[in-house]
Formats: sequence, structure tokens, C-alpha cells
Amino acid sequence: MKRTENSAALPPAARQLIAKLNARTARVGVVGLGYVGLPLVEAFGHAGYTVVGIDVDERKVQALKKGQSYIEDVPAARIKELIDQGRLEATADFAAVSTLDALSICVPTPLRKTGDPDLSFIVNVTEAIARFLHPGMAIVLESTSYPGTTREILLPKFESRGLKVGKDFFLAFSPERVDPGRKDWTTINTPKVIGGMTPACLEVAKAYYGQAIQTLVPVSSAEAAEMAKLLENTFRAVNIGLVNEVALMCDRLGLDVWEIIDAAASKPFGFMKFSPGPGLGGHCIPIDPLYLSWKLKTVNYTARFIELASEINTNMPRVAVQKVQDALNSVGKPVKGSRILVLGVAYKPDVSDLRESPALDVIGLLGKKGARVAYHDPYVPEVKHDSWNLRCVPSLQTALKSADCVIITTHHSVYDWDKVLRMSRLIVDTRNALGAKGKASAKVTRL
Ligand code: SAJ
Repeated sequence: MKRTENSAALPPAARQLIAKLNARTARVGVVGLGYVGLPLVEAFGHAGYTVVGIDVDERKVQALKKGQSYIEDVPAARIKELIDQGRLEATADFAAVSTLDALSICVPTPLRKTGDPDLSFIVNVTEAIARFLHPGMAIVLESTSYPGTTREILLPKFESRGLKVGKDFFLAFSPERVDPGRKDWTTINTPKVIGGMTPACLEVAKAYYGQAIQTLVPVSSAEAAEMAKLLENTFRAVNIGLVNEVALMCDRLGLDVWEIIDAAASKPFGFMKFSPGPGLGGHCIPIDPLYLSWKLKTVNYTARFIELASEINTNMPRVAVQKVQDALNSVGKPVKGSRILVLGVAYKPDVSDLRESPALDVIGLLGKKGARVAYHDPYVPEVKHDSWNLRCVPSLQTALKSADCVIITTHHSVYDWDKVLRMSRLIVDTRNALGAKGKASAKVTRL
């Protein structure tokens, strides 16, 4: 059982709550039961807590009540087991907060159309929780947001109830590190950064999470935890932007960027491999850094690396489409009227998630140039995006043979790349999916 150091200096409410958490007699809750929240429900249930899942989506609530799981990483059997043991409840009613000793917030933090942070999910949930906040409670925000969100948005709404943070209730930030589909690093074994509003908040949050998560990484404040998460994902966005720019440089120098990256990656230290591509997709990497650059603008600072990386990454779909145009020109065909097959539309291999997928931009740009665009993706039966919608072609083989040009945008593992190479007239390979065979073939253009 995990004990908490220097418990003598803690206020009574903290000591009482820590005792309940250590004994697993605490009732804990998770607000937001998506790809982050539901694995957290399972982790808390696995640790021995009684867990209340709260979500505005009644379909999720009903599914859980029936012992079903809608998140691939969470087996239905685990949900059913917790439901049958009476240790998992699901509801859309925030009044349940009044029965909780601790709760975690795992709601989306997308961007608005303007590119600014959309904190409406956090604000709405915070206001709903505040109505039922009671003395002796702990709240941990997990949603990725700019440094200061916990202090500037959650704290005032909670303290407006006449409770004092660090004395009557406890507030912390702990960023999610869920990578859907990953089996090696899970919610339970991935180290978890955690930062409190006050030292007592940190101690309570450590006791809360320490029962379920193998390794905690305490930091000095909620802002430090918020910033650590943004550094993690900004690191990726900037390095992907760098390698995309290296691809543009190599194109002008007549060099093979893939050969050069592989050569650089032979360095056993001081280098981390990233690969160029048709752009930056997903619900984290393209978005999280813009929360940081937005926050810095409010303190009159321009986060140049973030803005430059975003400029390069968001331009890559145009670079990819230009490669298609050049490939068609090489055989005397215009883009207009040509049949183009987009291979793989999910934002990364072996997932069905379309969020921010650059393949969607490629399809839109080709459509604007008058191409007759089709797509194939084994995980995505249909795409509705902006002003167009398409269904996955029924036969990959037929589509490959009839396309004037194929563009590989997402390199799902299930594809037989030898077959794609054999059956296509022209290929633009933005992922080096074809490897050396692609490099050697006159009908293949690579980034
Ligand atoms: N991408 C490239 N080149 C690369 C790597 C990625 O173009 O070298 C593209 C991908 O095709 C995709 C986008 O960038 O469109 C994002 O890819 P990603 O590998 O970063 O995958 P994500 O968005 O699922 O990122 C998640 C993140 N996990 C969390 O935030 C908890 C990220 O921190 C992880 O490092 C990443 O998964 C991972 O490693 O799988």
C-alpha cells in the first residue's frame, strides 16, 4: 500500500481524504469517457476503487451499464466485471459528483475554426462539477491545455463555492499520455506527470493516482505539468516540421531524403528519427502546440518554432499534390479529369481516426484541381469532409488498375505494397511505403 510522506503537515481534510484513497474506500469519478477517460476508469477499477463514469453522451452511459466497451483498448469483459461487482456506475447526471471523493476530467480540448483554443468543454464541465463540489474533494484535470488553465479556469469556479483550495478541496493537473492502440505503454504503466495547486493538493493527487498508476512524476505546480505535456507534443510537431523541411531541401538538391534520414538515424546517440509525410494529423500533435503559442501571444511572445513548424506541416498536403501534378505531367496528363486514387486516409497507420488527417486535405486540393478522386482505406468505409463525401472504393485491385495516379498518404500495415507497385500506372509515395522497390521504379515519385 502506498503511504504519503509528511502527512502531519497536511490539513485535516487532506489527511482524511488520503486515508480513504489509500484504503481504496474512496468513491472516485471520471468525467469524459472517451479514449482517455475509459482506460482511466478501468485503471481506477483495477486498483480497487469504486468508480463513477460521467459523460453527457447517454449512449456511452448505456453501453457501460450493459457491460459493453466502445474503446478498443478497454475489453468489454473488464467493464462487465466492474459493473457486476457493483464497482462501476455510469451516469449523465452531474449530481453524482456530490457522492464522490475524487474525480478526473478527461474532456476534449480542440481548436476553434479561428485556430484559437476551444475550452468550452472544460468550462462547461467545470461549471457542472462546481454545482456539486463539496468539502474534502479532489479534482484532477487531464485534458491537454495551455499553462494556467487549471488555475485560471477551474480554480475560480470551484472557490466561488466558498471553499478554499488546498484546505477544503484539492486541485491538480495530470496530463494524459494515452496512445490509442498501443499495447506496450498503457494508462497504468506510462509514467504520469502530476502538479498541484498547493503542496497539499499534490499530496492528495499523488495518493489518488498512486493507487492505480505505477509511476508518478510530481512537479512543482499545475502549470509545470501543463507545460510538460505541451513540450512533449510540441517536440514532435517541431521535429516533424524540421524533417518535412529537410524533404523540401533534398528535393531542391536532388537528394533522396529517405536515404539521408536513414543514414542520420544510424547515429546511436543524439539523434531521433522522424519521417517526412503529406502533413500532420491526429487530435494531439497538430493542436497542442497551438494552445501553447496562443497562450504566449497573451504575454506578447511569439512562439516562432511552433508557428514555423505549423506553417511547414500544414503546407505539406500542397507539396504532395504538386508531386501528383508533376507525375501526371511526366506522362502528358493534366490533373483535371485524371483518376487519382488516394491510398490510406486515416491520420496514421493502422488506425481509423480521421481527425486532422492530411489525406483529407490532399483529396480536397485534388478535387479543386478537377481530378476525379477516389480513396481506399481498410479502416474507413466513408468520409464526409467539408463540402464533399466519398465512400471507400469497393475493390482496391480495380481502383489501382484504373487510376492514372495513386498517391500513398497513409501506409497501413495491411497493404501488399508489391501488389500496389505492380498494379499502378503511376505512384506518388509520400511515406516511403514502397522502400527500395519504389526508389528503383520509374513510375514512382517519392517525397
Ligand atoms: N508523423 C509524421 N512523421 C513522423 C511522425 C508522425 O509525419 O515522423 C505524422 C503522422 O503521420 C500523424 C501525425 O504526424 O499524421 C501525428 O503522429 P504521431 O506519431 O505523433 O501520433 P499521434 O498523433 O497519435 O501522437 C500520439 C501522442 N500521444 C499522446 O499525446 C499521449 C504522441 O505524444 C505520441 O508520441 C505518439 O502518439 C506516438 O508515439 O505514437
